[in-house]
Amino acid sequence: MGFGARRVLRFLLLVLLLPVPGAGGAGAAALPLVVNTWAFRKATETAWYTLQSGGSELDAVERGCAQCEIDQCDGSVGFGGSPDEHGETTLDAMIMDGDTMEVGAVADLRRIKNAIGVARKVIQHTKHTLLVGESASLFAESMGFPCEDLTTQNSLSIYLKWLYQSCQPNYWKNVIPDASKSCGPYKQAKQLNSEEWINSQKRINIHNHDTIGMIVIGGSGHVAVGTSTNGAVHKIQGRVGDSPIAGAGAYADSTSGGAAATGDGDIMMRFLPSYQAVEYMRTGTDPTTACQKVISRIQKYVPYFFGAVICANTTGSYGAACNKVPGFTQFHFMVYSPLLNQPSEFQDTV
Ligand code: SD4
Repeated sequence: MGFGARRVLRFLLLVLLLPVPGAGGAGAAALPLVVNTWAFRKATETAWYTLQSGGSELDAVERGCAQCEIDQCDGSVGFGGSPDEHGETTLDAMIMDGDTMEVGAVADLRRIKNAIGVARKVIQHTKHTLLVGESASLFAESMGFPCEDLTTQNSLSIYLKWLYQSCQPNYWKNVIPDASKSCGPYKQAKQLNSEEWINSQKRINIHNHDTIGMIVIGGSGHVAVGTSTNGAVHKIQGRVGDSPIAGAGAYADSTSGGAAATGDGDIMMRFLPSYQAVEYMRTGTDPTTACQKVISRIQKYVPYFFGAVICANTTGSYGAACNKVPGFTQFHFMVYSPLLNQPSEFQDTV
């Protein structure tokens, strides 16, 4: 076979192997690989170029997620989004190294914009895993991060509108006054009446948040993952979601793969879906099926939860799955690999 024919053959092979962006949930395997939740294209691009310019997998995760913090992706990442019950934006973030199994995380971080940057400093400059609240902010300041107000016109108007609507919706249950009708302060009620119980089962606005979760796998199979979010809108002060919890929001193990979750963290963190997906992949389950299995497990207990998971293994295969509920029937995620010449948007298949 001549050189020309071989080139044509190679081209045809590549075309056959290429996933069709937007159409399928699983793509052909190649490394290095960047996969992230939602259509956060600039984050994917930033992570990819960090790798291409010689940065490590952790650098790529950090800069990719930080890009979303700067861009305030969907209002759900970074400053000025998801005001809590007192109108304040607080941030959760995590980064994990699948070679060393080190994790750095911050939760309920206040007045610091670059949450994933602070999470990385937890790995680099402490022997801890997770720092929270005001103390995490003090740590961040000691590491040189500027202290800034995270409130914006937008977060303020979300908050004021919520106050005006008698603090509806909110996350309280079994309290007086009736939280489904009025604002607090609340005290615990002696008994839960059946109407209140039904109301307490309804989760806030099914699709109110879009965390960035990112998996980066280097050419040699080094897996790193990260998350960054401003959590759940109107959350009770002190609430921490799944994103900064290893195994819940994300998990990395270079002997298997990486996974990251997005959605209703209050529900999802009870199931450690990212850890479980990585364990499924360790036993040879393909990434799409691993994602589907962890979603189905949660769904058995909470049929209408809002959530999705992305998964990738160390050969560079990837996939995703979400819980299909009215108003959320397709989950979009981004991929960049040598087989794609740009950050490409995919959607889960099943
Ligand atoms: C949380 N899981 O704090 C995050 C929010 C999220 O898509 O992922 N939204 O519950």
